Amino acid sequence: MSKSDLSSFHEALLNAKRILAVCGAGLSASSGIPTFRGAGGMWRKHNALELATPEAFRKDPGLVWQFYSLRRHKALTSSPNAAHYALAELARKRPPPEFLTLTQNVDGLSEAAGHVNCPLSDPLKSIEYLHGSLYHVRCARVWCRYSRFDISDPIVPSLLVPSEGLDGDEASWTSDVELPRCPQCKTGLLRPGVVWFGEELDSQMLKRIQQYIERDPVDLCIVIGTSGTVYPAAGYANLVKAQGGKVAIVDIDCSVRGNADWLFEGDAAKLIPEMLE
Ligand code: BJW
Repeated sequence: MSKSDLSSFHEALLNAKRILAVCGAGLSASSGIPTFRGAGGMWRKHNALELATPEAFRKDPGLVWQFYSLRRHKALTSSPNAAHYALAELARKRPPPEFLTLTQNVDGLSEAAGHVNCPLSDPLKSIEYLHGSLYHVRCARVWCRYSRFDISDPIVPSLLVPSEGLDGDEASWTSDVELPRCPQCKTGLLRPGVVWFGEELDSQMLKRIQQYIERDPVDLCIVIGTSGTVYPAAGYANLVKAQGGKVAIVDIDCSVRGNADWLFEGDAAKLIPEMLE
């Protein structure tokens, strides 16, 4: 069997009683959302990964909000692609606990494709958002528990994305006076409800995922469009493998991959619908 043999993958999918998908930025690349590493990972002169940190927000909340304002604008004006829809369809055909998706993406495109959790099956989830959401904003002061769902674009007038985009000269947005403020404590700034480096992922969610993987073996793990460099997301395929499950990797660049059972190289938006049909 070759590592890109679609028919053996289809057979494994058909026979799998529990399936896990682990998704990253490559899933949304065809929707026009830039990835973090590689060519898409620079925004102006800044490395996107250096802005996705609590330190960057403390140092220059204006710059970080400007970056996230652009990301929110891009995501809100983008559409899900065929891979988001195919995963949503599989979630409908194989309800929890048969199929669980872990997404690192914060763009909301899976939800827009109809890949949502059924309120009736709680606590059994169909999709878990490892790194939060661009639209759940919360107070940056840890003692203030204020949060809200907010899809306004811009979130405040001073964060309006100029029609020519934000790739030009550094704007003078380094002061925090016009940034979104917490209406509850009235002193803190609001921040995007995403998980930055060094921050804890939601502990209840981590417990649910651990239980999902450990309670009954996962037969098949599909890793889609992620560089596999950020933990804990990067560790789940190995956990599945260690328990005897099979792993398929779908990525535009499969050159540096470990011991996956299948490697499907190409655009996820093209490959995932073929794989899940
Ligand atoms: C295509 C394509 C197409 C392109 N089709 N494919 C264990 C060991 C070592 C370190 C740690 C560890 N556990 C925790 C850590 C520390 C840290 C970590 O992992 N560091 C590593 C760098 C080593 N982890 C954390 O800090 C996490 N917190 C945590 O675990 O807390 C406890 C703890 C803390 C500290 C120490 C120990 C324990 C939190 C991680 C939060 C990550 N946050 C970000 C930002 C989110 C908000 C935002 O979006 O702005 O999440 S960083 C960024 O990376 C973002 C992404 O979700 C994440 C992963 O990136 P992803 O999705 O893989 O994107 P890319 O760009 O890297 O890859 C894209 C892929 O797609 C590529 O392969 C392309 O080829 C491909 N592609 N087009 C198919 N069309």
